[in-house]
Amino acid sequence: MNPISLSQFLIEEQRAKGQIDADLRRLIKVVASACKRISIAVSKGALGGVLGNLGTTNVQGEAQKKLDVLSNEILLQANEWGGHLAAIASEEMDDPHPIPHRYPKGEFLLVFDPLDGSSNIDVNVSVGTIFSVLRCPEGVKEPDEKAFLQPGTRQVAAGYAVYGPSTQLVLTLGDGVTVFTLDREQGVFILTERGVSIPEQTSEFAINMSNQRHWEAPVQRYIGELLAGKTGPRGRDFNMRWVASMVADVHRILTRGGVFMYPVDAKCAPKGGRLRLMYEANPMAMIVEQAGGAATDGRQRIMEVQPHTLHQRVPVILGSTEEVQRVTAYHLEQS
Ligand code: AFP
Repeated sequence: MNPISLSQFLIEEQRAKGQIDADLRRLIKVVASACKRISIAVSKGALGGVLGNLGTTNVQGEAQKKLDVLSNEILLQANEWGGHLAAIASEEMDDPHPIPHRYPKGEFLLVFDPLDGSSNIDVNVSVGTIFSVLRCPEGVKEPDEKAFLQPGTRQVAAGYAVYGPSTQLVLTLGDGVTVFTLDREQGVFILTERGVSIPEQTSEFAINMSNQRHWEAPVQRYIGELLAGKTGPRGRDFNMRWVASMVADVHRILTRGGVFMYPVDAKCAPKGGRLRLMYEANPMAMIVEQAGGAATDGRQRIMEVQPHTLHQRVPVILGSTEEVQRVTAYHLEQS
């Protein structure tokens, strides 16, 4: 069978299922080609002169890496002139970026984390780009922050690119999850897996254990049971992995199952959590749910959280359904 490129896949989806319209197809293609450029910049490493801090901070007060800013610019430049977007928002920008008046406007809103896990760049560990696509509310000509504040259930597409040993693009258009792998020689994303499915059960978990003393009781209970292994209430041993790039941790869960947790704890409680709702939690929740998994903030489905600000943070528990349900139940018993 001939390999299917991302472009062919999108045309197929448009024809066969009427699933997507031409503008959404173009939008995804443009995001994917921006990810290719980011992949090239990331893979140059020290030779590209792009490692290290820029000496500035973003709206979250985090030190910006040169590659954070470069990736943001690549995504902005690629997307602003295509005519498919009404506005763009990013982790790296305080406010939404309007489409310049000289370019045509479209009906979609794009929100992204241009380089997630960027503190891993300097140590040559996988990083990624996460994106979410929403529709611009009807009648809104100049979308501001308010236009973006839609729950994750309204996403029309979500995806991420993981820049690891190979570069992969993981995409959902609301009807399953498809994985594409970048053929570096041809510069083309090739479909390598359709209908990704996360196993319901798992014996692997991902959490930053160094925060243990700050966790709330339900998380202490859940992780305590996993750590007790064979001799504890779960009756089996669990393994732990923590890359500290959400993209890489979620990608592992999509590939072989597992549960990923960044719960609210005493340290991040004043901010509401560690991870960002609009461009980390929501797109990952959509992908995980579309792959048969679950995603909650400990109490409710992440995609049903009503956002109040663009850079809002939330607790995140996602992955294999049985584990997500168990830890969510522990939270609900407490409340
Ligand atoms: P950076 O993009 O600042 O490296 O943050 C990455 C991240 O938001 C997410 O990708 C990780 O899951 C999480 O932070 C890692 O957090 P810890 O520093 O607590 O390990």
